[in-house]
Amino acid sequence: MNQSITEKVLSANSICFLTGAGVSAESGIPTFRDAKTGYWEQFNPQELATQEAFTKDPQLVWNWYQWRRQLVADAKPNSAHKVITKIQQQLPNVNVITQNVDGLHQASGSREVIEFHGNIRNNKCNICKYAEVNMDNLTEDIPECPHCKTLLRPAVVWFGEAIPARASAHSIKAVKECDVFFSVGTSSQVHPAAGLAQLARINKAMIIEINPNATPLSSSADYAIAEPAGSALEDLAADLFK
Ligand code: BV8
Ligand code: ZN
Repeated sequence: MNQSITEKVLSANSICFLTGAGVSAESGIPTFRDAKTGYWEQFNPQELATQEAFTKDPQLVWNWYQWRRQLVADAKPNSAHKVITKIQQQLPNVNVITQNVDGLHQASGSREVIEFHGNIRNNKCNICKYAEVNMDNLTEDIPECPHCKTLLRPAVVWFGEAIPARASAHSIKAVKECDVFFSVGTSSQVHPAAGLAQLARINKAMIIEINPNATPLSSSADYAIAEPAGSALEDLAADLFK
């Protein structure tokens, strides 16, 4: 890994990771844009991941989430998750913000993970505060809220929905105080998540992108490492903890 990155990371007072679907790709979960394999190839995730789609055809949207939940249930954290956990354990003030809804950062031992777009493992009610874990119900039956008798929906942030207030506030605080901002495995196209890198830049953080493909962030990042997350982060860990 580039020496200036290693030195900057070791001397940082605060480090922030923003991760996207590319970090879970190596655990066998297709990225958000690729989550169209097989039957789901005919649908656009950006249209399915909306309240409108769920209202229009709850069973279709529910089945898509149940298919993705099965992938999540079978998935294990990969080396990218594990290195981020090790960095959080070994270095001071390391915050992990994820756009992923699969819970794999927590499964690998990362703490206080900020779930910017919620979590696919749970359901919630649109009307009251009721929420429940869904992972042991991968059937086509859509559960109802026990209080409101309306259909429950996956506890994720859909397009057109606001980021949960706590996740948003904690993310902005973490980004504002960090000296190093890693953007790992995200296409940097969905806002407001994609805006976090610009906020880090305004606060003079070193911006390091890890993504085999170029994104809208690549040209303005201090370092754009065009490698898969697993191997790039393993290289970084080898230099940090040698
Ligand atoms: C909001 C949870 C306002 C759900 C997700 C018109 C109408 C309404 C809104 C908008 C609009 N136009 C624009 C908007 C804003 C919209 C937006 O940004 N749209 C985009 C498409 C232009 N944003 C929103 O709607 C947000 N809300 O604006 O609300 C508001 C405000 C106040 C009050 C009310 C409303 C909400 C956005 C959240 C949507 N939910 N996920 C679910 O999962 O089902 S987004 C979802 O897609 C992901 O969470 C992620 O954030 C996003 C992109 O996915 P990525 O993680 O980046 O994955 P992607 O597949 O794109 O890329 C993977 C990358 O990995 C690639 O670059 C690839 O090269 C790389 N990769 C692959 N392998 C590897 C790798 N990298 C490293 N290693 C590897 N091995
Ligand atoms: Zn309810």
